[in-house]
Amino acid sequence: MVGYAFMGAAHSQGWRTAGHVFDLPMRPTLAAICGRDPAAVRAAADQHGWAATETDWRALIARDDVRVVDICTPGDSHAEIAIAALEAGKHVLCEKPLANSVAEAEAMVRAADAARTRGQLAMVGFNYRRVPAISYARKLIEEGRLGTLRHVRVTYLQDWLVDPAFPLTWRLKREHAGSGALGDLGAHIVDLAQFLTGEPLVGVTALTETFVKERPVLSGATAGLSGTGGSELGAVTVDDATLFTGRLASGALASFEASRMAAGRKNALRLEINGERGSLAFDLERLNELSFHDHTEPAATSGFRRILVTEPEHPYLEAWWPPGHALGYEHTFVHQARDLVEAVATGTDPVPSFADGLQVQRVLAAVEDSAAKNAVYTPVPQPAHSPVPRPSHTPVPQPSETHASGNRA
Ligand code: SOE
Repeated sequence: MVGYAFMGAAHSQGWRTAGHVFDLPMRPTLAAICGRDPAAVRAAADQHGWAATETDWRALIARDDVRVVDICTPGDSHAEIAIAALEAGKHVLCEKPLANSVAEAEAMVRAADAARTRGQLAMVGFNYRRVPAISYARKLIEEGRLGTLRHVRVTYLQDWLVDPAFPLTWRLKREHAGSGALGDLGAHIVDLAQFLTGEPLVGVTALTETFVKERPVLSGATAGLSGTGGSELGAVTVDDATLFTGRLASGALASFEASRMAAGRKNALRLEINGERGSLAFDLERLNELSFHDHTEPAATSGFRRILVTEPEHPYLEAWWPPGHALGYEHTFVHQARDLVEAVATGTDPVPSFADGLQVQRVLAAVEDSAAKNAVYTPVPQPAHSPVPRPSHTPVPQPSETHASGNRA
């Protein structure tokens, strides 16, 4: 692993746990963790259970006891480390967003494609795909339970930047983070919209804003999520919030909100998908639940019902507790580790791939392009070879008479 802050801790937990919960063909071991500060990375190794430490990622990827490199660093180092690790013969898991630019993401995809011919795999860490309720929502949509999709609404709201005294950490500097709420939170909701619908976004219209334009400069401390700055102020060079609408390949419409200024919202990723035959709704702050409305049911008894996604037939649940014993945020990283180990053991392509990460990067770039033109509609370039999937138009049973209300008959 390279990096040992929030994502390093979350991923370490996933690697430690996966082989002890799921019946895996091989059990991951935590061979070495890398960080620039010798004392800090030693402490991280002790805390998170890593057998060895490195202070130079180049030494880490050269180790013979390392088969998978897990990149948990800020986005400005993803491309360099991932490409070098792939060229060194390793499998790679890279945190989201894949990169800080489309050009970097394209170079990573080229390196992953070349490495694939050598049997090496590459995956990007959009962990929310592995919330059981999200995976189950994808299954319901694939089964046609919503019919033709019409409208996707996804928001991801946090509030850790509301206080102007929050210091100028790496996430607030374009050269390290690539963008602000857009790449940090927006990447997740773009990936989820595309994953759940099975369709790419083909164009967007966007607004972004930086509300607090200067923040206290951190003096020497590590640029983490916490810490306090001094009296000197530095410029914030990324967005605090972004709003955008989009069109999916089938013509369905989508709306997105990503903000780190939504006072009172802690990790509020919410989505709703509306189709011809029904709708799904999800809230990450209630992540064991999925709301489902079947519009083909008689109106008198239809409506959103809460599915508690804790049954053994639900995705990933076979390995956990009896029904009703809820899972948490950290389990998404155990599922991510499990799926990558299974892919390595069977030589199958893990998802999301670096190509999926590149598509997200293209959407983020189109959002910034549109916002720079004050919300002019901006197409998202699609690779020529991948025909845009168009869902088959599932015949829709006519809603029962009880659905028609007098004033809409
Ligand atoms: C931002 O605060 C953040 O840590 C994201 O970077 C993560 O991807 C998300 O899972 C939690 O919130």
